[in-house]
Amino acid sequence: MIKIDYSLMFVTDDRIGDDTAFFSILESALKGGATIIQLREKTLDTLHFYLRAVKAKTLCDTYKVPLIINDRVDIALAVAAAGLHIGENDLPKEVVRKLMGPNKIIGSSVSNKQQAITAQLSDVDYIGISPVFSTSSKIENLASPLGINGLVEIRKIFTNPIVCIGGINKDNTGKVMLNGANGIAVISAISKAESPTAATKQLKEIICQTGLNK
Ligand code: TZP
Ligand code: MG
Repeated sequence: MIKIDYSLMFVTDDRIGDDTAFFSILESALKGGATIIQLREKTLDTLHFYLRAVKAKTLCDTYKVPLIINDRVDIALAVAAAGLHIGENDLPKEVVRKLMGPNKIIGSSVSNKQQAITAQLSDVDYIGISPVFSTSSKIENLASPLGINGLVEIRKIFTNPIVCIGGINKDNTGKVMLNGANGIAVISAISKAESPTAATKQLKEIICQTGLNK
């Protein structure tokens, strides 16, 4: 299996706008050097989610960047995505592994130490720890921020890659990378930037300086 670069994950958000705005921002992130994309659609109907996934997969293939689908095993399989990201209320990890097969990436959200222990004992390829900081992106049922201390504690528990999400921006990226993260996952730091490509490049630059190529 090819080695995945988790260092800069752009997570899409259906509030980004219509399809035109959505694909424009997605391509800007890819141009700027996003290393992995997570398609996260909480409000679209199935057909619309699928159609976005088909087009996102083509774009990601062009840039040779893996595409991860949030929540929906059926859509991940339908578009031959590289993997699936699941949370606590999605299908159980072992069921997802069975459905996705041994060669796909499975990522899981983790919001506390107990969930990190469960993830460590499961067959997941990476975890997204969340939220690390408070976020202005409106997310339902968000746990309290883990902070750098939470990252450090979870790093002691979980051995596969850790991606930090929630309020990550250019000012705190260096800090999480220097404290054990393998990467960052962002919505607004890229999608709300005046130039999403420039913002992505800037994050990538910080990661390169601080990530020590993990
Ligand atoms: N999961 C936990 S926080 C979050 C998700 C999807 C939102 C991250 O958005 P932002 O804008 O990068 O803080
Ligand atoms: Mg989910």
